Amino acid sequence: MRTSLRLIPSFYRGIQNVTNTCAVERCMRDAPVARLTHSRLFAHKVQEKEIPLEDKKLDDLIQKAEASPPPAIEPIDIDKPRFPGSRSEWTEKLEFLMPEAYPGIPVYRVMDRKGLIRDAAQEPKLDEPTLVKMYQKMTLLNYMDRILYESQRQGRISFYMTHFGEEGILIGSAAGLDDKDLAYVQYREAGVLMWRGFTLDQFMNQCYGNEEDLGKGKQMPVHYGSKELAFVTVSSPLATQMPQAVGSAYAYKRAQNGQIVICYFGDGAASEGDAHAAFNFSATLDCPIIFFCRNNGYAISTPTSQQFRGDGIASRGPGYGIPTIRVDGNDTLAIYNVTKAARDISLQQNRPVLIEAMTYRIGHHSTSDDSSAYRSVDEVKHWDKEDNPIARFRRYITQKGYWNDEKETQWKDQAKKQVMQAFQRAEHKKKPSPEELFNDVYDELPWHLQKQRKEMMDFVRSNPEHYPLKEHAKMGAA
Ligand SMILES: Cc1ncc(C[n+]2csc(CCOP(=O)(O)OP(=O)(O)O)c2C)c(N)n1
Ligand SMILES: [Mg+2]
Repeated sequence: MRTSLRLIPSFYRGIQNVTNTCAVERCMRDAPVARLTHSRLFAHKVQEKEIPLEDKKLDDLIQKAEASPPPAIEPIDIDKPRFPGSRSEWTEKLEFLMPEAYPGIPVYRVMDRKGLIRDAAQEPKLDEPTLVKMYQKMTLLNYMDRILYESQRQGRISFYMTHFGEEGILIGSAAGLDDKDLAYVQYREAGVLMWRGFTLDQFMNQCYGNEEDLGKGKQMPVHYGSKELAFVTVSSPLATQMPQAVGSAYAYKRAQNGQIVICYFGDGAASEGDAHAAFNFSATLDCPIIFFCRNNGYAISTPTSQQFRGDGIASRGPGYGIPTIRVDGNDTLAIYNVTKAARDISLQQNRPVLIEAMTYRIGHHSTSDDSSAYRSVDEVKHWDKEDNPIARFRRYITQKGYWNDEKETQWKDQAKKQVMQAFQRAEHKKKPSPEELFNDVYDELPWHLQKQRKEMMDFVRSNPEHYPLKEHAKMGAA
């Protein structure tokens, strides 16, 4: 080999250009036949021309090449592509992968629209109290939504977002997790928090931004958060939660604390660049995270048909090397099963899992939206009446004998009372003290903010006609 390198000037120049020794090795490994041919060529050229070996660099190159011998040569009858990371076979068919040629990714379900179990082996073995609790949380969320939506319409709170049609996704997935798993959410996931025990008072306090709101009125309504319940505060800019969730999952992997991270996001948020960064980092860093996409058909007024040309969000998972499943988002039992299974994969194999839950956003995007401008009322009615997760779940628990009309009437009265009482309590609480504006952001308030705080407090006190301090919690002395 050494002699052949020295004596074939054209071959030597070729090697000289290949400064990367890996490439040299690859060349040797992948082309045993070619090497043989070169040796024969060389034998011929030896007689032709002798070149003096005076170049120091040439010796260095040969020494380096010999220091790292080529790996064992595999038999040449195994004819497979050996490109880095390749798992492919060769093909002589000139054929493009046409997305239309593949059938849509199937939608996993456990029960049909009538609430009947399709395959008994798939029915999760949930006991009566758990199933009843799931139903009660779904309906309580629905009822809270109705009251808070209307309260915004009456001008009592500034903004609201409902979860109509997505109750099954939220309660089913929350029930399939461990309550300590860290949840990063978008903004339409209050059901997860409700499942974990956030009280109606806490929801209402946040929406009213009163003195008992955990965020002390710093955020718009529905931007909930609870450290105690492992629920990271909602952040409106779409998809910001996704790379952050991966960072937390990486930390969890290092800590080996037996928990995973779940990251909820919408079909629209999946179009953000941050979604790509999150998927790819989580896969390459082997992070225990569930990406949970709520595909409700719309990103405000943009239907999914205008958002992408691929097969939904699930089709992207395999491209990132992420185990993926698509599920009927209106089938709460199916959601429970896939979340539980995804959690097991994620925790045991330290890797991300992608769930795409198919559903329909029955409500307007938010109180700032009127969806009749871009979709028909009939379309909405269809989903509300024909494929509603609450109705389906009720049929299921009724068939099991765990629920009936009498229980429904009693529960409705009770739920209504609970919601209305919490609503009224929140409305009558004082607003936070204005100085709270400066708290809980910095651990130690910087000097310039201390100065601003004093200026603000002096100004507010000296202009009582504009600042009704009686409605606020007391300001301190600062
Ligand atoms: C970075 C960014 N761009 C745009 C918006 C405005 N915006 C708020 S919600 C939304 C649609 C999101 O749709 P999707 O992710 O499907 O969630 P859904 O509302 O359907 O639950 C948009 C475009 C935003 N909040 N942040
Ligand atoms: Mg959406």
